[in-house]
Amino acid sequence: MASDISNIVILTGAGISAESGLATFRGPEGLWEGHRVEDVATPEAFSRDPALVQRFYDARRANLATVEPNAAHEALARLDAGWDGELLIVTQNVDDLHERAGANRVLHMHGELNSAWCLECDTRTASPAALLEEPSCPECGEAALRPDIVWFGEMPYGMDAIEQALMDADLFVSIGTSGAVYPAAGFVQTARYRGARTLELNLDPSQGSIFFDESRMGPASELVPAWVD
Ligand code: BJW
Repeated sequence: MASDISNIVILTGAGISAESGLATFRGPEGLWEGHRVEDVATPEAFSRDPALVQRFYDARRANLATVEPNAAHEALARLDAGWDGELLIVTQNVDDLHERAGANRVLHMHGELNSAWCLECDTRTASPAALLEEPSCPECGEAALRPDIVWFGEMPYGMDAIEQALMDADLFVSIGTSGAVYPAAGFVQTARYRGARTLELNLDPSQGSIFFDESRMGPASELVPAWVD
């Protein structure tokens, strides 16, 4: 790492968890595990057919329990543990693989699979059971739990902290994301405008590839350890 770098922001997306066995979102047919995005990842879809949406996330949560962090998550955890300057891993992922690898400075801007949100009393419950069968809030008892996931049209979490970190960043690194979804897709431009060096590590060039000073193409499990170590 260059000696003039002190503050690092790392943006991760579904590609970093692909080699752990979690599917990415945008396949050749634009389908998410057999579902259309608008049927499962919008507040309107949840109002229309809550059981379908709860089933979709219950299945994802169960699948998450069967996979492990890979070499890319582990490399970022090593970097986090050893980096004396500011560092923030902003993940779009709703899995917990960064944390299970040992990273501490993680912000889940699109929510977390292992969290449920009560629409009645606003409480967050960690590690919910299957929400389809047990949608009652342990705090207020109302059947008003929804997945604690940021759906299309909703405000991502932690935007103030993210904006501040981007303002202060000397280096912005994007890993395993297609750059198709805003506001995350715009972070590279904010960081670059503020003078940060920008690096992309991805299997294919992302939609915002032209905004990066450097792009390295390949699997995250190889590129990330090579960059970190
Ligand atoms: C590998 C690999 C390997 C594979 N190694 N790499 C028109 C214009 C602009 C914006 C909008 C617009 N219309 C609507 C909007 C806003 C909308 C949006 O961006 N829509 C776009 C579709 C256009 N955004 C929103 O609604 C957001 N909220 C919002 O904007 O609020 C207003 C606001 C905010 C802030 C300031 C001011 C106003 C909310 C977005 C919520 C996204 N939620 C989802 C679902 C979450 C949960 C879930 O079900 O899991 O989040 S959508 C989905 O996409 C998920 C992801 O986090 C997100 C990004 O996907 P990601 O991670 O990039 O995955 P893929 O599959 O797309 O790409 C994987 C990449 O990995 C690929 O490039 C592969 O090559 C690579 N790869 N294997 C390395 N082994």
